[in-house]
Amino acid sequence: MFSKVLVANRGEIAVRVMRACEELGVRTVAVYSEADKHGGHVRYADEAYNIGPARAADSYLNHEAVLEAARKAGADAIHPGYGFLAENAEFARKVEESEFVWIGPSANAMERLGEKTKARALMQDADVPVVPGTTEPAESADEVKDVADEYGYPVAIKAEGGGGGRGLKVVRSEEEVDDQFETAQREGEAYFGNASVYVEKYLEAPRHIEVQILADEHGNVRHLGERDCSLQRRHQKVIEEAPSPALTDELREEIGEAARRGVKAADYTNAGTVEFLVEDGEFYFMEVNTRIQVEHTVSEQVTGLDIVKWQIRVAAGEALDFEQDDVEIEGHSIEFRINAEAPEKSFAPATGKLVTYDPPGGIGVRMDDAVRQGDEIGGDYDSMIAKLIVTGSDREEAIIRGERALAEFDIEGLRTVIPFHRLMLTDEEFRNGTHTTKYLDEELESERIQAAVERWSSEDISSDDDEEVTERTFTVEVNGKRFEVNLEERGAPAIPLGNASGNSKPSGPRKRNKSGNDSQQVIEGDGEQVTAEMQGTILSVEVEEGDEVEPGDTVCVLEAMKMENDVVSERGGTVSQVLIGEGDSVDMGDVLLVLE
Ligand code: MV4
Repeated sequence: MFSKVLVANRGEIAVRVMRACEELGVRTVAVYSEADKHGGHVRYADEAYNIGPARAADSYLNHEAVLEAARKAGADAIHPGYGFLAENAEFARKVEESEFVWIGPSANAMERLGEKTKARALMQDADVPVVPGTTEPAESADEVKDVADEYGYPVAIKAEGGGGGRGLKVVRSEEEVDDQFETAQREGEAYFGNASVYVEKYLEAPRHIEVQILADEHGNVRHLGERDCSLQRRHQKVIEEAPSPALTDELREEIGEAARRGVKAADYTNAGTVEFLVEDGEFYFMEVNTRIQVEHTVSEQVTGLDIVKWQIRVAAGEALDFEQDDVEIEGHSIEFRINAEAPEKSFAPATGKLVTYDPPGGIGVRMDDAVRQGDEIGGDYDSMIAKLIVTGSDREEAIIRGERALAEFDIEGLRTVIPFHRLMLTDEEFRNGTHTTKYLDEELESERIQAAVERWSSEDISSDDDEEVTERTFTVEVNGKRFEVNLEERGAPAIPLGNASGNSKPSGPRKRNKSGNDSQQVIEGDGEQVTAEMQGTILSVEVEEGDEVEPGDTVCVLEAMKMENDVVSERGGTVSQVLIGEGDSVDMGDVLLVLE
């Protein structure tokens, strides 16, 4: 076993990996950016190294800085977590060629599966069903038409370098093929530096089912059952669960074995996930994620296996000590991503101070997080601040436990998606387990989200002005019965803050502005120019010159940190200039369009 592991990541996943190290008796090394000097992963680690500025490209993505920290620390191995460098085959190769062990699949395996047509061909050869379509890049629009002639419209044109929600074009009729083919190539080039595209039959309302895999260096491959991640918003997973409520035991067995065959054929080692689309009782390979995933927790809960510990053990050369038949799925587990986002504002990222952070506990509740009360949540990285995982003997119990745990979860000072999760647990489609990947983007009415936020937000979310509101909660006893009384004071507080009845919740003064925190639309047009408030890539432009826009209209969609953010105009007017196009990179402060 290693004696020291460097975790090239931050936040909850860095802590998750360090916890596994701790149980294995391995010392831990954190790396951190300027923005994370007081981060939870830094607090947890045995030692920590500053690797640069807040911007991820200058710190967590800086190959040399990470390797240098590993050298200084005298680490034996590097665990990348998820995101950042986790699926970067070039970095994996650098680690393999260094004195450190890479805790993940080999760079070769990552490359074999990273290119989508290669992965499709490999899976097809291994007898894993793929979506009907091409296994070679399509060279012309005519090849798209050929696929459509064979399988019918709609068809999907996908970028070879794509993944997540990026680089997918749906073509519904022959007239659209030429245009969409060209757009797909152009976007592929702009986003991934690869204009190569391929074609698949498009499934209208599939479920997203993924199989957890563990493979050692001795040829053993096991699957740990599936997860259902169909509840997604703009390709961001929101709630994940295991097992899937949509599979029969027969399909479950087939899909698990298919995933095993596939990764075995790829000569894959370590942990991985094989993603499938499932529709009408058929399953189709989509892609392989060559990393530990955010939602690995639900598989751990229902199998009792520690996936991260096994990642470390197989990287150190150990063999998996259980057979496929030993893997039993017991009970049901659901993960809620606790994101700092305002659900009623298109899930715009929120920042602020965790004035209160009081997570739930008790039977069947697991919290994976790296924050604590008083932490400042900035906008430098993704918005997930914690994961709540609930487990019960069946789906029904897990749902009820989820309702209980979310109700216990007390966060103040920062907007989160907790009210949205509570809505989902009362939602008929979700409760029946009949939701597809289309559900959040195309079916759920936004009014229901608004109402859920009003009902369940711990903050006063009306934000028509910035009037200061001081809220105090007093505990009183009337005839021996305890009551809590909320007092709201508008304008300057008459009673000096900080001398009320102590700081313990629920009493104690809280000062905040009326909107609850300083969360805001990611982008807000200021005056006559709509500018970018963060660096990213333009995914789509929703307006043209001459269009009338109303305050609050979305003018374009900007992707930053893998999130799709609506760029909203603060004022109305006529669009006089559009300065950006699909695929453009923009910096913070860049003017996107001009209004008159
Ligand atoms: C598809 C599809 C339907 N048919 N491919 C979206 C992300 C990208 N990696 C693949 N995606 C899809 N590919 C075919 N042939 C539907 C989607 C899709 C989707 C997939 C999983 C989870 C959520 C989704 C939301 C929209 C579209």
